[in-house]
Amino acid sequence: MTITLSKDQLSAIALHVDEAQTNGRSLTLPTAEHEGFDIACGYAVQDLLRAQWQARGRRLVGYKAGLTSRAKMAQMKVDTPTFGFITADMAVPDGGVCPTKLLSRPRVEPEIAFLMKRDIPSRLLTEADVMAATEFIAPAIEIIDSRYADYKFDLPSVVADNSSSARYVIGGRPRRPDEIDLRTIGIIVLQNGEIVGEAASGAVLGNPARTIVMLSGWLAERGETLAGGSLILTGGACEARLVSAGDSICARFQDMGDVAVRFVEKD
Ligand code: OOG
Ligand code: MG
Repeated sequence: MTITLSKDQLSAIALHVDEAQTNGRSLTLPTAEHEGFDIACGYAVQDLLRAQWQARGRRLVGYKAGLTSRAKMAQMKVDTPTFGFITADMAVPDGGVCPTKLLSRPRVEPEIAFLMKRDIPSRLLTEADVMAATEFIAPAIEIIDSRYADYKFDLPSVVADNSSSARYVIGGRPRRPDEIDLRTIGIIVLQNGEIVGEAASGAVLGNPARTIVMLSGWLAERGETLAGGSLILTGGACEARLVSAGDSICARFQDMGDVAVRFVEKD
């Protein structure tokens, strides 16, 4: 794909995204401001953001996929999955607190997370390939945060915003890949004790392992590979839920335990 914007334009956008993500500020859609801003531009901005963060010592731990379930695609009115990166400092401990002060408009979504056991030099083609390369699978809550007003965005813009990545919580009872059927895990989301979301793990591409097949293909096209120890969030299984300071969230995964987080304004 050829990139239509100049290097300087892409760098300026990446600095804006960085500032908004770091300080919990809003962004205007790059597609509204720059004619020709397409998905390739979105990933170019995301790559610049990643390089900026790594230069500041933030450690890349893996990837997230977004918009992998029908529920999420319908909620966001976008019909193609996207990828983003996640860093070590985005992690919130299971049962811990997440300050909202530096977030714009946080939402939570239950996800299945994978930890890869070894470097994967070639493309993973099947779900069985994925399972063979997986150390464990764990319940997760992704805390997304679109820097765009009301989560109204298009595909190139959300990609530039690192697919709304903000924080994540990994917890519950991690399982070995041969211990569970990833198509049929029931998931319930509780907000302050009230059920606000329900799904089966198969809502994500029929089997969340498919996300890793897609991710592996995307990385291969970019000339990158999946490193051993990579953590991957496979995408929200049901609609994301808006949260604010004072909320307690618990995602309950059948046979995999609970993962929980509480929101406070600041530490
Ligand atoms: C985009 C990110 C989507 C998911 O799991 O579907 C995502 C958004 O909804 O803001 O993380
Ligand atoms: Mg997500």
